[in-house]
Amino acid sequence: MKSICLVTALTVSDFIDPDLTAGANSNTGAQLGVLTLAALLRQQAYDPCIVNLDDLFFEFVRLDTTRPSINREGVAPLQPSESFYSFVASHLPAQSFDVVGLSSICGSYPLTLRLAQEIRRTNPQAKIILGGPQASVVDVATLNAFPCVDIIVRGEADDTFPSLLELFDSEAWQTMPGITFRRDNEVIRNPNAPVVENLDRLPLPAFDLDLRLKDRGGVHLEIGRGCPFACTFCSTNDFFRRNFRLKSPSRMIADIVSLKNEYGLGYFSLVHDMYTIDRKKVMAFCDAVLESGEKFTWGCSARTDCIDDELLELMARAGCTGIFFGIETGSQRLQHVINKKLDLAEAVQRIACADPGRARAGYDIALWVVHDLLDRGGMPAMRQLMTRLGRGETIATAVPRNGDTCPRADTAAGPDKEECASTLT
Ligand code: B12
Ligand code: SF4
Repeated sequence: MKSICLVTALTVSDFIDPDLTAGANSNTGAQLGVLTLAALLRQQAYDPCIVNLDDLFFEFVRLDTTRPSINREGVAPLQPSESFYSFVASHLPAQSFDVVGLSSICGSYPLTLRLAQEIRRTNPQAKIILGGPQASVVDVATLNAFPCVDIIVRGEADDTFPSLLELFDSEAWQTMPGITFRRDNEVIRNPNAPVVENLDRLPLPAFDLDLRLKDRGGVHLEIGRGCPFACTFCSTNDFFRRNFRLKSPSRMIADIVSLKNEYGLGYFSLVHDMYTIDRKKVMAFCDAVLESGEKFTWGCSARTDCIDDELLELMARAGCTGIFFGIETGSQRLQHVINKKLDLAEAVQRIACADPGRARAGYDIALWVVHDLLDRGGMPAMRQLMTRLGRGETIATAVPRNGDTCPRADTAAGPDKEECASTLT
C-alpha cells in the first residue's frame, strides 16, 4: 500500500492584519478539497498524512514578535531571518512518502512550487502530484518550468486521483483523462475528466484530520459545485465546467447534524459559488431544515440578482445569518466588461433588504469588491454602503501582495440606500 502525504494550499497569508490572521485561524481549516480526497483515499484503505499550511502559518505568526496582538505565551521568538517557506520546510514530515500531493490556489502558488522543489530534494523517489484550482489552469506552464512536478490532476479529482494511484504500477495511468504529465521531455495533456454528477456519492470530508476543528465553532461544508454564469475573471465557472450541481437537502442536513454532534459546531459556511441560482432547491433545503427542528446557523454565496425578499426571509428563518455577495466592481460599465452584468441599482436595493439596520431578515452581509476595479472605475457609494453595513465586508485585491491592506473592514457610517442609488455610474 502506497504512503501518501497531502499538503494543503496556504489560504491565509502574512499580508493581512495580525488580528485578522488570528481570527482567520478560526475561519479557515484544512481545505475541503484535500479533506475530501483524504476521505476517498481512506475508502481505498490508504492512510494519508495531511500537512495543513494554514495551521503552520498560525504557528508561524505566533512566533513573530512584530505582531503584538497574537498570544504567544510560552513560545520562543522567531528568528528575524526565518521566512514562512523555511518554517514550513523545517516542519515537513521527516518520513519518505511514495506520493506527495500538493493542493494549490493562485495567491500561494509560488510557495507550493518551492515546497514541491524541497520535497523533490528530500524525497527524490516520491511522485509529486499537484491539483487544485491554480495548478489546473497553469498545468502545461508548470510542468515545463518545474521538473520537480511529475503530474497535475486538473479539475475535480475525486475520481481521478484515487484511480491514478491505483494505476501507478502499470503504464495505464498515462491514458487517464484529467491529467497533464511529462513523458520524456514532452508535456502531455490528456482530455478533461468528467465532473462528479452526483455529489451525494462523495463521502463526508475527513474532518478528523483538521486538528483545530473543535476550536473553530464553525466550518466550511461543500454543498455543490458549478456556476452557469460566465464572468470573465472567474476561475470556478470553467473549473467546474459551468455544470450546476447541488447535494440533496437530506444529505446536506445529515452532514451538518453529524458535524454538529461530533464536534459541537454551530455555524456552517455552505460552499457553493452561486447557491441561490435554483430558487426551488434553496427553498427545499430551508423547508427541510425547518422540518428537521435542528438548530444551527449557516452562510452562503449568492449574486444580488438571484435573491429576493421572500427567499431572504425563508433563508433567515432556516438559520441563514450571512450572505457573501460578489459585486466585483461599482462601475456599471465594468460590470459589462467583466461579463458579470449586475444591475448596480438593483444590487444596492437587494443588499439594503438584507441590511441588519433595516431588514426583516437581519443578515450579516459580506460584499466582495475587487479593489483595483473599485479604485479605477468604481462607485464611491458602493464602498460607502459597505461601510455602513458595518460588519463582514471585504474589499480585496485581485492578486494579493505582501504589504497590501487586504482584507479589511471599515465600520464608519455611510449614506442610505437612496443616496447610494442616486450616485450609480
Ligand atoms: C472556501 C474558499 C476560501 C476560504 C478557504 C478556507 C479553507 N481553508 O479552505 C478562504 C475564505 C480563506 C479563501 C481565501 C482565498 N481564496 Co478562496 N475559495 C474558497 C472556495 C469558495 C471553496 C473552496 C472549496 O472548499 N471548494 C470545494 C473543494 C472540494 O474543491 P477544491 O478545493 O477545488 O478541490 C477539488 C480539486 O481542486 C482537487 N484538488 C484540490 N486539492 C488537490 C490536491 C491534489 C494533490 C489533487 C490531486 C487534487 C486536488 O480535488 C478536489 C476534489 O475534487 C473556492 C471556490 C470553489 N467553489 O471551490 C474559492 C477559491 C479557491 N478561492 C480563490 C481565491 C482567489 C482566494 C483568495 C486568493 C482571495 C483573495 N484575493 O484574497 C484567498 C486566498 C488567500 C491566499 N493566501 O492566497 C479562487 C482561487 C482561484 C485560483 N486560480 O487559484 C477560488 C477558486 C474562487 C474563484 N472563484 O476563483 N477561499
Ligand atoms: S456568478 Fe460568481 S461564481 Fe458564477 S461565474 Fe460569476 S463570479 Fe464566478
